[in-house]
Amino acid sequence: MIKECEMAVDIKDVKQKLKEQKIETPSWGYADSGTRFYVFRQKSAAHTLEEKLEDAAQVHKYTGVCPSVALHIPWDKTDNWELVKRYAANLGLEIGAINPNLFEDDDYLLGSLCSPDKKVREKAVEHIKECIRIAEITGSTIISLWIPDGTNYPGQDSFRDRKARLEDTLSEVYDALTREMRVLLEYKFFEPAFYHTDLFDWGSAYLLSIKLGDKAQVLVDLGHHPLGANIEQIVAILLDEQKLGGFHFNNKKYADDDLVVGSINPYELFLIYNELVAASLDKKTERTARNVAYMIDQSHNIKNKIEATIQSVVNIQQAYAKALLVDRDYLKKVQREGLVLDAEECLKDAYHTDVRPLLKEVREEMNIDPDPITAFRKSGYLEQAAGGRSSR
Ligand code: RM4
Ligand code: MN
Ligand code: MN
Repeated sequence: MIKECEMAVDIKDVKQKLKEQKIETPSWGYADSGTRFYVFRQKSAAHTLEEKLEDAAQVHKYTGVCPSVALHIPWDKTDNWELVKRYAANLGLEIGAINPNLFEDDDYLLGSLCSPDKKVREKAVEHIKECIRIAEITGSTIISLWIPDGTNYPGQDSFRDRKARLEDTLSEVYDALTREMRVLLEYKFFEPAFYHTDLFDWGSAYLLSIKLGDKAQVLVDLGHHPLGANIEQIVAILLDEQKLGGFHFNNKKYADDDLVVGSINPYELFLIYNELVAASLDKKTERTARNVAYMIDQSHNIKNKIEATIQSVVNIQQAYAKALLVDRDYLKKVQREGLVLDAEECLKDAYHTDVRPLLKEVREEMNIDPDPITAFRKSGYLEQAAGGRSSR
């Protein structure tokens, strides 16, 4: 007989963990964005950094678990970071990861940190150092570094020379980090270059993070793998090696689609959380699991941006809640005994549990509305924003 295994967990503890998990939202998720083909502008979309922070504060207000906002430089560039920090604090927010931009400059035609031109490499390093200074002022501890470098055609450049350049430039960046900071290396196997990218997979990012040191870890963006990649396995291996630094949550069907996390493949998201929960209960991996930065990186092209962000947070919480319901002792037992079907069913029991009532209770205990999207819609915030914001 297959055992009902989700009853074996302590619900109080599950609720506590759901309240404690913080999810960072991206400033760029509140601004107009589109595809290569068109940008459908929204009247209520944020344009200024202040507006993006105000929108992020709404997400935090209705979810209770999103107190920090990731910034992208220069998209969010300003000349008074102290002021930004105070503005955020007044909204109940903190500034989160700083994301340098190494892909929007004519000089980066052949790459940034890997460019064959030394001057260009120096410029890229200087830009990241500027981001480190911004992080110092805003109190951020994470530099989230997506390395967009690559080549478009075979023979365009030497893989090994570029690897050496990257090790060189990144070690300069690494040395500029303060004691509290870490750099998260974000890999992606294609785009904007289409023949090769210099940081193409978790292995190349892992290798680099080992060479750099303890303050360098790997960032897993869920949209940055070839179709069919086993992301939960990558997560498990990186946790086991103390090198999982954080996530960029989103979901894909084909390429780097940046859709709402959990919208296309919620089972995959659950399996990723299953690894995170398992690692959080293991002495070897507990510390790494505790320090994982949960960040959203999405592009809300047709949904309302604040609503899409709230929906994403809810989807993440559902996956986490289900993973917390897995009966770990029973799973270990059937794994040891080679009971393949029972092990799989143990996961599926948890996955098929309707955790929505549980999450409603969690929200009520946090003094927030049990139904965040409806509550946000009722508030009239969007109508007000649409009326008061200048469209561009
Ligand atoms: C990339 C990657 C980065 C994000 C840019 C805009 O594909 O996901 O994290 O900063 O897009
Ligand atoms: Mn990303
Ligand atoms: Mn991406």
